[in-house]
Formats: sequence, structure tokens, C-alpha cells
Amino acid sequence: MLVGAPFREEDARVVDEHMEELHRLTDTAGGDVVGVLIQRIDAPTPQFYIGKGKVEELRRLTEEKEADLVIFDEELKPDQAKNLEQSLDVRVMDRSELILDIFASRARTREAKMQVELAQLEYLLPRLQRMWTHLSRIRGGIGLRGPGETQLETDRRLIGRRISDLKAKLRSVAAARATQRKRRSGEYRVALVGYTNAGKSSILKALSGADLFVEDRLFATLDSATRSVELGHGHQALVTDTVGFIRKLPHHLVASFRSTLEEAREADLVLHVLDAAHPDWEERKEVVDGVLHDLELDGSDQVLVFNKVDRLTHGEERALRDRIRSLERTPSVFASALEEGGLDAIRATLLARVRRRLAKVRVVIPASEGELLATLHREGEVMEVERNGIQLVLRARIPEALLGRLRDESQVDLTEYEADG
Ligand SMILES: Nc1nc2c(ncn2[C@@H]2O[C@H](COP(=O)(O)OP(=O)(O)OP(=O)(O)O)[C@@H](O)[C@H]2O)c(=O)[nH]1
Ligand SMILES: [Mg+2]
Repeated sequence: MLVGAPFREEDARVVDEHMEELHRLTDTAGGDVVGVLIQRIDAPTPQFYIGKGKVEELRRLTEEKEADLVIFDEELKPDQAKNLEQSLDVRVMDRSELILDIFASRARTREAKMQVELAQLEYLLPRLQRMWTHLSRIRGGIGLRGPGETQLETDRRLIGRRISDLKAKLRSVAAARATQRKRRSGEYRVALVGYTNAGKSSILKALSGADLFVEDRLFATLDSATRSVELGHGHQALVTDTVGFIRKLPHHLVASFRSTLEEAREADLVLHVLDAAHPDWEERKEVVDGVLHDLELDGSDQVLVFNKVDRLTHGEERALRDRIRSLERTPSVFASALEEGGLDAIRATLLARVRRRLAKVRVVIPASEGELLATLHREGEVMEVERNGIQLVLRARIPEALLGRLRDESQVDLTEYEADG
């Protein structure tokens, strides 16, 4: 049974959309939805979140539909959940717990598993008493009818110890990754972020040709994956795919995924991917902006990528362009991960930015310096080569590191001119 308790003034379409999303989350977790109950409220009640009369209705409905789990879209306080479970006599979860459960079942790497476990334990700690009551009810055994205070204390201590243990382990994984990142620091780095299901992995897959997991489900990706993307003219970018965000993402999860998202913080560019075909893209954008803000990522250079434009009619596409123009100062591009040429605008954006970081130079080298010429071709972009007697005159874009090396070469004559796009 799904329960929504939106505020009275909330837009009806938005309420539907939110319940639809909860439905999808439940599907993803492997649940079957047998009914939906909505109560519009002015404020949550301390006892049950929803009104007392509504709890009675919920109890009847739960019984009638033989539901064995009730899922609230709103975040429940430990007491509210406990009271609801007592009144309904079935397990009660909130959206956060459901999301944690999905993350737990989808985590693949050791790091992702540890991150999820940490978030789950942090969530569990203040709710321990209720969980115990619930367990003892299932087992129903004598002596298990609610643990003594000592048992509860022991559990709290054990969980506390496991939490510190996980934190320490995660710190060392993060340190190892930081070292790896430093090694890549000469390269142009891009992070894909966005709402779950926006098409981040599809974009990276199409850009890099790498085999990445793409699925029409929420939270298909939990682990960051970095791939090299060829931009032509000898340039590459390192692009990282990250875990998707969602409305009301449990803050424990955001906290424990912080180190994975560190990758995005150090990126030269953040590509914020949006599902242009989703009616709520604006609300979803705000959700993502909020998480980026929490993660202190909102200061990064950002480009909005309106993906899935293949699903829009010409009229819709025009309306979207107008809307974006009236709203946004962040640069934006349209994209489709599924259409031929659908990612050209992203490639062009990346290429322009990679080039902008390069120094434009005029280099004169002895024509006999084949080695030097090869280096220029390999590490930079040679735009023009002219032969002038025994000398070669080149115009090229080259990275800072190479610029430094060339300055030290006695047989090279180097002039830098202004860098532009
Ligand atoms: N029509 C259309 N569908 C797309 C496009 N890009 C992605 N999709 C579909 O959208 C669904 C989600 O794609 P993913 O790439 O897994 O999305 P994601 O952003 O990585 O999602 P999470 O990993 O869950 O955060 C898949 O069914 C894709 O096939 C697109 O440009 N057009
Ligand atoms: Mg993905």
C-alpha cells in the first residue's frame, strides 16, 4: 500500500507525479503495489503523520487488499512509524528506507556496498527500538517480546562500532582514489550528473563506445565509471558517470556517497543531464541543483544537457527552447543518446572547452627535428605546417606542460598568441 500525504495546496498533477515515482521505486525494489491512499494535510500530526481517521481507513484498506507493507512517500519520524505499525499491524516504511533498500540490492562494488551499509546503519540507529519490536513480533517467541534495555544498548554499541569501522574503510578507499585522480590531473575531466533515469550512462556509453549498464529503471548506476572520450583533432576528455539523484534523497545516502561524488567536484566541467521529455524537468532540475549545492558542487563550470529530445515534437522542442531562454543563464545544449548525431552538440562543447585550455602557439623548429614534430602532433593539435627553407613553421594548440618543455628547447622559436575558443 502506498500512502501520500501532500500539503493541501500542492498541485494535483505534481501529487500524481510523486505517487507515480513512488510506484516506480516500489517496482524497482521488487514490490507489487495493491493500492494507493492519499490524504492532503495542513501539517503532519506528531502521532501518525496523517490523521487518526485516515489511519483507520488505511488499516481497513490494508486488510482488504492483504497488503503486507505500507510505504509512505513522506519521511516518518521514528515515533510516527512505530505508532503506525502498532495500529496497522504491518510493516511500515518511508521513502528513505525504500531508497536505501534499492541501493542495497543494487550496489555491486565493495565501495558502493560499504557506502550503502553505512547509510542504512545511520538510518537504523534512531529506529532500533521499533525494529526490535517488529522482529520480536515476527518471531513471536517468549523472551523475544521486546528486548530488554541491555540488549538494545548492546546493539547500539555494535552498530556504532560498525559505523566507525565503515567510515575508516571508506576513507582509505577515497584516499586511494584521490591518488589515482592526481595522476590524471593533466587531462580535461568532465562529470555527468543528474536525476535518475535522465540518460547519463546512455550518453557516456554513446560518447565513449564503452559498455555501460543502461536500464529503464531507477538507480541503474550506483558506481562512478570513468571513460575516455575521443573528441577528434587529437583531443580527449575523461568523462565520469555518477549515481543519479532523486527527490528526497535520504541525506545519509548523500553523505556516504560524498566521496564517490568527489570525482565530480574536481571535474573541469559538470554536465547536468536532464530528461527534456519529462513534464517535471524543472522540478527535477531544482532537486539536482539542491544536491549539487549540498555537495558544494554548484560553483563548478556547468552545462545543462537536455537529453531525449528525440521524444519531443518540433512544437515541443520550440516551446522548450523558449522556456530555457527565459529561465537560464547556464549554457545549455540539446542531446539524444539514441539518435545518430544526437551527441554532436556535447562533443562540440567539450572540444571547445578543451581547446580553450590550450595555448595557441607559433613554433619554428628545424625541419630535421622529426621527433619534435611527432611530439607536437601527439600531444597537441597542429593546425598548420609550412616549410621555410630548413625550418618548419607551425601553428598549433598545445597543453601547458608541453609549452613549458618547448620553452626550454634551444632550437625552438616559440611565440604564444591569445587563446580563444
Ligand atoms: N528516447 C530516448 N531514451 C533515452 C535517451 N537516453 C537514455 N534513454 C533511455 O532512458 C533510460 C535511462 O537511461 P540511463 O542511461 O540508464 O539513465 P541514467 O541517467 O544513467 O540513470 P541512473 O543510472 O538510474 O541514474 C534507458 O531506458 C535509456 O534507453 C535518449 O536520448 N532518448
Ligand atoms: Mg546510469
